[in-house]
Order: sequence, then structure tokens, then C-alpha cells
Amino acid sequence: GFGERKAKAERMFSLMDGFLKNDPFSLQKDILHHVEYTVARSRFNFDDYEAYQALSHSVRDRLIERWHDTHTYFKRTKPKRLYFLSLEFLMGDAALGNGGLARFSACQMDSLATLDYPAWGYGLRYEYGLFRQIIVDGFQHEQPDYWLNFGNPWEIERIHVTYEVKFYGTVEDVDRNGEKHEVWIPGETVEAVAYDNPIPGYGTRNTINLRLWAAKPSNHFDLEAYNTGDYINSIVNRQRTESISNVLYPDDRSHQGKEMRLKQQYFFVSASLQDIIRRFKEAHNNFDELPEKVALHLNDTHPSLSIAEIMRILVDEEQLDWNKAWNIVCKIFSFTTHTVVAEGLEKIPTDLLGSLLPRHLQILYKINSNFMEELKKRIGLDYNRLSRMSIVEEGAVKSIRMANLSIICSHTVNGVSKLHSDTLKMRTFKDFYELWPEKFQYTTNGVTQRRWIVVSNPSLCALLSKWLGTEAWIRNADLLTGLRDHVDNTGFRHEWKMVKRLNKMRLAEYIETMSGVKVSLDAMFDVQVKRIHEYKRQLLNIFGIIHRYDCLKNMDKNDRTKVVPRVCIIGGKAAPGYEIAKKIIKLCHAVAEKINNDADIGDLLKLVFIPDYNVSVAEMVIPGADLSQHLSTAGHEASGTGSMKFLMNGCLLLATADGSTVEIIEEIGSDNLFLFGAKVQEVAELREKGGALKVPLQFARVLRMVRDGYFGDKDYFKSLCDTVEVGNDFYLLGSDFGSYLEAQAAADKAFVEPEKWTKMSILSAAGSGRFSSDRTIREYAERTWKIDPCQCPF
Ligand code: F55
Repeated sequence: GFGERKAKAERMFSLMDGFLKNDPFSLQKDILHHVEYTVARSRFNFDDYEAYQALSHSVRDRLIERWHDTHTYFKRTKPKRLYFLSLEFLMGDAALGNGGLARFSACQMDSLATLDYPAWGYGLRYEYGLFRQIIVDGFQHEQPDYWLNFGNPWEIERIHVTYEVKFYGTVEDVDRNGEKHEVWIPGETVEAVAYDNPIPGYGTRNTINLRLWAAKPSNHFDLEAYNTGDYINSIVNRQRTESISNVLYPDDRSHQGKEMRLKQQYFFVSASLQDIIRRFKEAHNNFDELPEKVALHLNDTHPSLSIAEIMRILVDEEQLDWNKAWNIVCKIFSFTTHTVVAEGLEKIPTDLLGSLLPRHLQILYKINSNFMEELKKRIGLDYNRLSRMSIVEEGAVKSIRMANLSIICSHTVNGVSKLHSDTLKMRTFKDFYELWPEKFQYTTNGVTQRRWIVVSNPSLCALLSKWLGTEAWIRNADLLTGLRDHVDNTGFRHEWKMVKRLNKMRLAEYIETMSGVKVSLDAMFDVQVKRIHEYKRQLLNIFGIIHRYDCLKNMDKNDRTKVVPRVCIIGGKAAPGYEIAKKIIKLCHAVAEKINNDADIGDLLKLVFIPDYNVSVAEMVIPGADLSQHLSTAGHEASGTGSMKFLMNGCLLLATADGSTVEIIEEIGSDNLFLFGAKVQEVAELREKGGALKVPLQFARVLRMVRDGYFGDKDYFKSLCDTVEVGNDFYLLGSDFGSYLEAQAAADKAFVEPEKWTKMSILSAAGSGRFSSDRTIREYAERTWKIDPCQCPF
């Protein structure tokens, strides 16, 4: 009867509602359960770390439940899925990436989950993440980040989700129904094991997956060694195959011509595509529908071997006709490039590729010769242009141009800011833009307010919700514009200042423990944190600090009372092989040593280098900054995402008109930030002038001080000084110095008027909504991937 049906419906509902409850009591019970049975400590005797482990396992259980529900629902409703392929993800605890590109991937995963998109992330489970930076005597040293030492509760090992990945070997002809076909007879087999990392959305039960692959020896492989009787060597070889996923390359420019790096790329691509194709074949019996059901996104060129691999799978294994396969493949890929300059683009020597992946090299040649034929029909016999657009670079080292391959095969090529995209169209990929203007798009980067406000700045989070009258901004950052309505309210501004002061206190404590330097909370906290690069011009910042110090030393005691005290904070890692970047770090320490120990200067100026800048450190530093610096020579920063995090936290920007700063200006107005330096068009002109550049006297004076050994280590700093000498100053530090000092003076002037400063700070945060990765992801989903939200209803 009815009662029975109702009871059954209630039982069903409680199942669909999830097994695990989220009330405090259920959670406590679960934590104790995990203390006893997972951590295996007595529930009467466990330490803080074990408590953390038990807590994370309790959270993990809840994530797994939501993960299952989400994927069951995706499977049932069969939406078009996005597969986001990236060799780097900088999640936080796990530092499986270098810098902006990797952190941007992490922010995008958060937004994909929160906006209910049916997406998967794929990556590599490096055992050693990005090195830890320690500073010894002012020099950077790298220490291994063996992050799995204490186990990782946030991953789920899938011992049954494994695929064989093959390398080396030869290509042989086989006969297939009277036709000659080429197939690959590989020489080495490695197994890829899946580790799933649930990514929960905010304000939705949807929980998507980041699947990371680890290499383990294949038993297949052992058999051969066993047959030849070489047992000991077979064990040694096992270790060697495991090493594929051992370590992340710490270079954020390029890893050209390294065999292990190429192996990592293919290992990643092969495992991911086998997984994706398997999932597709579970629901389809041919490949016609692939473009309607699958979007593959190439996060830079690093995963672009996917193109050759999917052609190999479709043609060699699934026996599709080449043209049919090519037509399908050209409809599924999209590509985002994070590089500006052509020299930064990835190239793989054909020798290397041919020995590791002989069949793939053939496929790439075939893709290229077809493309060249088509291109000749379109543009005629313009051999210079043909050779520029070729996938194959004929030169001293014959190589494959991964960017050309990616552009040719993708339906969309994305830049990461408007300016970047213009450079791609007018310069870097001009030839391709003229051929296929419709392929070129741009989607300005963004960052997730869930991590960069809610998690890292709880007091600001509470303040925003209070004054906006809602927490809805956490899922809809556009609502932050509502802050503009309160900018003239003194009560609001007072609370805003209090929040900043609290965060400065937190940061000051951290600085004192890390470096022993006591800083004044009344000083302006001025921060530059990012990877160390010549183009990011940390050296310009240090030269500015030296200039400030020099001015203070030569100043009348009376005038000193009018000076705005500053705490200059610099942080960032240098790629281990990047000598000039390492010298910049050393110079920063040498200058800090001098200034911080000058009793005559006191609180008027401090310089601290924050070691081991990473996501956790950023969460501490960014909320506590008054001013942040983004100094790249115009035209060199593809987008920049650090600036967006500072903006959200009410930190004022001092920046060049580069990357996404151009869009930030559109949003907050040029009155609310300190802009300086040559514009993109001027940079080109200035470079042509070369030696005839106007360099202010102050710049020459500062350079002289460093050269003369004012900060010690005269010989060591010589090569660094040479990089900015007149005639050699590629990044134009000298010619931008005057305008940089003016912007700094404007910042000082604004800071002495706290009400004015606070208004600028509020208007910065109020205009940051456009730089939420939610907006980025929505644009990609609608314009590039053509995927729809798919919210799990239970
Ligand atoms: C890592 C490995 C290689 Cl081989 C090449 C580059 C990198 C890398 O880390 N690049 C990177 O971080 N690029 C940055 O991407 C950001 C996100 O789009 C941009 O904001 C930033 O401008 C760009 O430099």
C-alpha cells in the first residue's frame, strides 16, 4: 500500500542523500573511527598530526561519496565531456608544477567543479614536486620535495586502472586485407597507474576528478629478462622505468631536448588517451560521435603529442581511414599557449623523437606533408612562409615544432590576455593567423576567489559578506562591484583598514620568524612575489630599493620625518640552471643585509626575501600586502595571475601595461593603480635605438654602487650588472627607471592619505570580479569547448 511505498521512497531518498552525515557528531565519530582503524592509534592516545590524518580521511570519505554520485550521474546523462590535459598542477599541498601555468590549471579545476561542468583533469603524479628553496648565505639551494613521505590522504590509488605505455622499437609493414599498413613494434613497456584526486565544487555536490598517472614496472617487461636469465638486471631495469614519473622539471621556460622529459610527456599522453578512449567506447560503437562527446584541451604544447597518439590509435589500432580520422581529430582539440616569444616555444629534435616514438614521428611527417600540400594550394609557392609554418624545422638540429602542430590540429588557439593574443596574431603566429583568423581567440586568465579570498583571507571574506549582505559572491564574483556603493562610508572603510592591519600582523610575524627582521605595521608593505626572471625585472625593484636607501642616506634628518616607511618583500624561485636569476636572489640578500643592519635607517626601509615562495606562502603574503609590483617589460608577460590575487585582496598594483594588467586598468580605472614604463609599441622602438637610450643618472649611480662592491661580492655581481648596461639592456631597466621612480613616488604620496588609499584599495577589490577563473571557465566552456553544466541532482 501507500505506507509501504512511502517507506521505500524514504529509504531510497536516504540512500541518495548520501551515507555520511555532516553534522558535528557524525564527523567526530568518523574521526575517532579513522584514528583507531586507519591511522591505527588508540582513540585515547594520538597526536596532532594523527588527528589531522584522521580528519582528512573523514573528509576524504565524503569526497569519495560525492565523486561517485557525480560520475554515476555523468555516465547516465552522457554529456559532452572536457578533458583538461596539463603536465603541471599547482594545487597547494602538492607542488606538481612550476609557476603561473600550473597554478592557473589548479584554479580552473576549482571553477570547473563549482560550475558543474563535466570535466576531468589529467596530469602526472610526480614523486618529487617543485624543489624547496633554502637560502644559505644569500644563495639559493634546491632541496628535494619528496612530498609523499607521510602519505597523501587526498588521493585514491586505483590499482586496477592501469595501462601499458610503450616506447622505442621499430615500425614494420603489415598486410591488412591486401593493403600495406605500418605498425609499431615497441621495445619497452611501462605501466601507468591512476591516482584520483577529487576536486569538490563550492556550493554544489559535484565533485570532479583530477587523475594523475604514476609509472610502475610492467610484469610484461620482466618476462623477457627472466627468459634471458638476467634476474638482477631485470630488477635494476624496473627501477629505471619507475623513474619516469619521479621528478617535475623545475624550469619554467623550456626543457628542450631532454629524453626523460619527452618520456614523461608521452607516458602522460598515452595513459590519458587510453583512458579517454576506453570510456568513450563503453558508450559508443564507432568514433563518429567523438567530437560531440569529447573536448580535449592542450594546456600549452606539453601534451601535444596527443595529436600524433590519437591518430595512431584511430588509424593503426582502430583501423580508421587516415582522412576520416584526421577530420575527427581536428574537431576535438583546443589549445592555450602561455608563451609570448617564439624562442620560448617547444621543439623536439627528430632524432630523439624517432628513437623513442618511431611511429609517431612518421605520423607527424604525414600530418605535415598533407598540411604543406594544402597550404601550397592556399598560398602558392612562398617557400619562406611555407618553411616558417612547417611542423618540421630544418636546421642544425632538425626538430618538430610543437606549437605549429598544435595550431594546425586545434579548432581554437587561445591567448591568455588581450595583449598576448594580439602579439600572437601580429607576431608569434602571424602566418597562421592570416591563414585561419577564426581559430584565434583569447580568454583572459582568472583566479579562484575560493582559495584567494575565502581560504587565505577569512577576515576579508567575512567583511565582504557582511557589507554585500550575501555570501553569493563566493560563487559569483561579479557581485564584488557592490562594494563601490560603500566606498564613501567611513564605517566600512574603518573595518576595511582593520582587516588589512590584521593580515599585516600575521605577515609581520611570519617575516620575523623566517628572517629575524622586525617590521613596523605602519610601514607600507610592498611585495613582489613570482618566479625569478630577467623579464619580470626583480632587478628593477632592487635597484629602486638601492636608490631609496641612497636618498635616505643623503637626506636631511628633518626631511626624513616626511618619508613613508617601507617594508619591501621579495620572494620567488630561480630555475636551478638559471645563473642570472640566482644572482638576482643573492643581490637581494646582499642589499637587505646592508639596509636592515643600518641603525641610521631603522624602520624607514627594510628589505626581506621570503624563502621558498609557494602556494601556502602566497596565502600568507598576499592578504598582508599594501602594494604589489608587476614589473615585466611590456610585451613579455603573457597574462600574469599574481596581480589578480592581490587585486582581490585590496592590494594596490604598481605595474607596467603588460599582459592582463591592461584589462585590470579597464576594470578599475587608471586612477586606482600606479602605472609606469614603456608601452608595448614603445618597447620595439626603444630596442631599435639600442645604445642611444636615455638612461637617468640615478640608474647609472645605482649600477655603479653594485659594480663598485658597495654590497660586497663585486666580481660575482659583474655579469649581472652587464645585463643592464647601456647597449645591452634588453629588458629596458635603464630606460624605464625614471618612470618607475615616479610611480613609486605616487604610491608614497597616496599612502600618506589613508582615506584615499583605502578607497583605492576598496575599488581594486570591487573591480576584481572579472578576474575570477569562474568567468574564464564559463568563456572557455561556451566558446571553445562547447560543454554544458551537468549538475548531479542528488
Ligand atoms: C613550465 C614548463 C615549460 Cl616547458 C614552459 C613553461 C612553464 C611555465 O610554468 N609557464 C608559465 O607559468 N607561464 C605563465 O602562465 C601563466 C598562466 O597563463 C601566465 O599568467 C604567465 O604570464 C605565464 O608566464
